[in-house]
Order: sequence, then C-alpha cells, then structure tokens
Amino acid sequence: MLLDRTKITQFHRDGFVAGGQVYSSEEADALSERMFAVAEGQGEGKAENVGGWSDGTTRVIQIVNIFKADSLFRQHLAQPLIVEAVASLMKTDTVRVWHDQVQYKPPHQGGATTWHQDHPYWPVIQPADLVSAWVALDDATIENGCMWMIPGSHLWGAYKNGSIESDETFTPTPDLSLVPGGHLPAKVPCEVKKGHVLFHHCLTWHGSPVNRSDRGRPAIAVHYMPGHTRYVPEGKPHLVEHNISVLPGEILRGEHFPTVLGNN
Ligand SMILES: O=C(O)CCC(=O)C(=O)O
Repeated sequence: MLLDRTKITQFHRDGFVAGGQVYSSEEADALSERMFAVAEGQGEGKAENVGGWSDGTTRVIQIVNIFKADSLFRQHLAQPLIVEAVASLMKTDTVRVWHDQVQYKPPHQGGATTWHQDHPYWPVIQPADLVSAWVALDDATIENGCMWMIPGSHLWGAYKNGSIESDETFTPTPDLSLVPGGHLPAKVPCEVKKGHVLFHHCLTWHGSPVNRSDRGRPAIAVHYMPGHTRYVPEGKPHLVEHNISVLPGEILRGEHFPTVLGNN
C-alpha cells in the first residue's frame, strides 16, 4: 500500500502527495527505452499523438496515450499500487483512464510546462474529481525541471481557463482577487526519484520549469477518472474526445478509456 491515512489527509489538504516507489530502476529504464522508441516512431503501435512544443531554444516532447503504442505502458495503466492509491484518493471503487501523457524535457534545452490546472483543459468531463499519477522514469529534480505545486489550490475551483500567469522566476502571478484570501501560498518543488510516483488533484495549480541540466527528464502521467465521471460536451473540444462513444450525460467508458478497477 502506498498511502497511509496521514498521506491521504495530506493529499486532501494540499492537492498533491508523494506516493513512493512503484518501479525498480531497471523497470523505469525499460519504460523510458520504450518511450524513446515511440517518440522516434519505432513503437509497437501508434500513440494518440506524438508532439510537444518549442520556443526555438527549448522544447518538450509530449506523447498522448502512449498506452496505445506500447504494451508495457498499457500494463502501466493498471499498476496495482497506483490504482489502489488513486481509488482511495478519489473515494471510488471504479477507476478508468481519461488519458495518459508523457512529457520529456531533453538535457540543456528542456522547455517549461507553464503553470496551469488540468481540469479546465478537460471541459468535456465532469465533475472535477480526477487524480493524476505522475511517475518519474529518471530522477526528477529542481535542476532538470521537476513539477512545482501550490498547496491547497485544488480547493479554489477553476482559475480563468486554467492557465496561470507567472514571472521570470517561474512564480505564479495570478489576479489575487481570484485567489481566496487574496494571498498565494509559496510554490513547492516536488522532486521525484526514479520509479516513484507523485499524485495530484485535477484542480491543483502546477507547472514545471526549463531543464538546463545535463540530465533528461522523462516522466509519464496517467489521468485517472472515478467511476462517476460523465461526458459533458460543453466548452472547447479535447484531443481524445473523438474516441468517446457514449452519449452526452452518460458515464464515460469504452475501449479508449480503460477500466483498471471495478466493472466496466
Ligand atoms: O510533466 C510535467 O512536467 C507536467 C505534467 C502535468 O502537467 C500533468 O501531469 O498534469
């Protein structure tokens, strides 16, 4: 079991919690080798999307639904320790996958993932009760661009469209009139050891700065839905929405949204 009562309480207070080790170093290496293969078009199958972003000097490689391209990543969705932990965090006995997402920041030129909340980017699913499990496939440190979080921010609802302004020190600079109490708690770095997992709520403010170190930063996030998540097609569309076969208002299930705990 990854999470005891203290850690679960910490998650509900802060909106994120470190979960501990889920893979050995060798297992993490095996996943990162497969990740590079998929990024180079040498996977067993095809991911939903292999892309990313660049500002000319830095870049992030992003792969969405790598589980469709590789059997080890398909197995990863149902990693028993992770699934048990997210079920307890989401207080559900049914867990499905919304989608997965690799973000790789290459050495020296790894780009930033700007401060944001996840759920406003997923307006087609409701309610905002999802939890993500982010596994480091090599040590994620302050130097190579680990994630940073704002404790308690998951309790504030959606901030604008989910995108949060920040300054040159990678510190959020939101409109404080939209922050409860008008005061922003200090950002917290979340270093994660290779093969370990970090959980965050889908409304927690988070981001990851550039990687100028000698070491790449490979990681896989899986965004898990509790069983009561429904398809509510309002607002802007989403990359994986074309995979949805249920009707508006129905529970979101189907072959593209694997059930990893409970009945389909
Ligand atoms: O991998 C990162 O640095 C960012 C990932 C992220 O934003 C997420 O998992 O929600």
